[in-house]
Amino acid sequence: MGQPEQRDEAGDGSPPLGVGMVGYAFMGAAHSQGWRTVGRVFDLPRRPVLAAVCGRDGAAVRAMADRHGWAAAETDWRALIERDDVDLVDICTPGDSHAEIALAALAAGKHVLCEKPLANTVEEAEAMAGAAEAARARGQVAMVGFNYRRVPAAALARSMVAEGRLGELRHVRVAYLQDWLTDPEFPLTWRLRKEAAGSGALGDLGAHIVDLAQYVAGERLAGVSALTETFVRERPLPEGASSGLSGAGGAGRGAVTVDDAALFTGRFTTGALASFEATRYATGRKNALRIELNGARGSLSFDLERLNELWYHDGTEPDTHAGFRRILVTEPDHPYLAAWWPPGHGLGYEHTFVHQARDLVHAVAEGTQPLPSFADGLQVQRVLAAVEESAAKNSVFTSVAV
Ligand code: SOE
Repeated sequence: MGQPEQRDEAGDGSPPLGVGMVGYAFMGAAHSQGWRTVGRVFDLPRRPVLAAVCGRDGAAVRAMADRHGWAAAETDWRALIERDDVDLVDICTPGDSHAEIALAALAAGKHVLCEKPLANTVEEAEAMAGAAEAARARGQVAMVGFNYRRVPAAALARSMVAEGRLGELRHVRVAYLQDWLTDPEFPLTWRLRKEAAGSGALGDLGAHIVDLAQYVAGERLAGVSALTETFVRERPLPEGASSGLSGAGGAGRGAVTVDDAALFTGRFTTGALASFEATRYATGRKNALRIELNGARGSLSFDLERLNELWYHDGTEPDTHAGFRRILVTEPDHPYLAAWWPPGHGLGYEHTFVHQARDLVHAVAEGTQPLPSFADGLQVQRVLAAVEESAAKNSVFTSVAV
């Protein structure tokens, strides 16, 4: 199957790129913002069109479509994939359906964006990466939604590391801290069931920090030693409508089958040492993704809760006035920022989805491989599997499969 024909309905020389999105909860809303805004902010070679959104509850998905500007609503994802006005399928469902939808979309000749983590198992991720590679030869592209790569400060950090401003890396210290599970009466939503989510804090938050650490460091993990824990092993079954992150508990109770927290150390292929912490029990921490890198010549530090700032210590400066200084990442020369507001008028969480859409549209139009690729998503999945294997063996150092 070839790449879908490019229509130029607007007649303005920038053919539309029909987007069909499966899933319409938190991530669906975030991606909608990205697709809706991107063409208004960035000059694009193709113009994203919000063609159709899909979900099982017809009334709810119709309401979501109206709110976010999707032209049509579907209740069957196979019908969405078959639509002629859908060129790209954006998967925002829980992990248990990523593989099936992505494989079908690639087979139907569509481009694919898939939320993280790529899949629930290494086997699924392998099949997806294989299918994406085969589709690449047919002119299709596939990308994983590790959106934090698109925080301008994170992209700047990566380029500063690549330029050698930190020298040889010694330490990469990463944590992703949330607290939405501290209440033991929080209901047993899909995010707490292994068959739906694959894993808990590990796949949800750990996947982000593994990807971000490797992206910024420009290196991959060779192996890990891990501990995981499930602090609250039984929770009330959800009653009524519940998203993964909210809802009320009813009378019955069920077993939590995923980790609540994962803690692991790792060794990069270059020899740098890393530590990772992913938890939903860091009371008072809402979305604190922190990364610090220490190299022979300097250090960088970033916190998602202050995402317009990157802290840099230049270790080559005299001790008398060296020290961490704040780079306010709002200059037009900073990644993505020329298209936005004047210096000092910062960006937020939702802009990462706009940037993600921008990069993907360029890759589709230019026929280049968007990053992170499905192969990158598979590699993260292998790190997660190594973490689980190590934790099951009481932290025995476990190599990441290549
Ligand atoms: C919940 O932990 C969550 O929504 C994650 O699923 C997202 O990937 C993260 O960006 C924010 O927190």
